[in-house]
Amino acid sequence: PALSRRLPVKGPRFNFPSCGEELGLYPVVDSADWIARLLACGVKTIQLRVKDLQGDALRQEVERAVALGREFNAKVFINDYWQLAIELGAYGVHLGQEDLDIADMDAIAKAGLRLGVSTHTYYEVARAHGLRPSYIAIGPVYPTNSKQMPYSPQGLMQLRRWVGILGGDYTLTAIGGIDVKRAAAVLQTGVKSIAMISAITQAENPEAVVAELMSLIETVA
Ligand code: TZP
Ligand code: MG
Repeated sequence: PALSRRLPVKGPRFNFPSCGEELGLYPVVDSADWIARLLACGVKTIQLRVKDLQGDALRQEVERAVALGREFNAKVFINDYWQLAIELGAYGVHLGQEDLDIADMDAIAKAGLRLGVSTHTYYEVARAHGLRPSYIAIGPVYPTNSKQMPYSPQGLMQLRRWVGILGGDYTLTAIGGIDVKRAAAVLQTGVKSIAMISAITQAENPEAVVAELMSLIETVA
């Protein structure tokens, strides 16, 4: 049975909009330049994850990311900066567990932005389910060097379990240590979207990696 019947949620209903179809290849990048470069390759979902800008520089980066999303008809999610995302009319917001403590869910939902939530453990998935976000990110699947990570990798078996439990109710994406070589095995768990940082941003030829991953996801997922 659907998760919603087994795990009913009490409390506020935020009604975050759906993301529509599956998210597919989901690069997570730290600049609008990267967004421009990857949307030009046909990427349709992307996250701006800026950790080192403030003030006007930050605002300009988010503004440009949102504009690029419109120009390329792509889903651009803004990590962390939900207020700027609302103000600038982003497609969606991506929040980690610490952000959930402080972000105004009601304001995000009322502004019509999608919400994606990071989860690393059973508890965090349960907490995310309480919000009924537009998508849930599950990770890390493998060890990762891109984020300080107090959690052990969940592995393919656990990812497969999450797909079974959540897949009927939520759009999912898998993240953490995924590269071209591992992507096929990840997709075999049934997850339809893969999020990645280093496999794309540190690739010698990011365009080639993106093309390979997009065609793999299209054929397998
Ligand atoms: N959340 C869970 S793992 C991760 C984030 C942001 C980092 C993913 O980066 P990479 O380089 O694809 O392992
Ligand atoms: Mg965060």
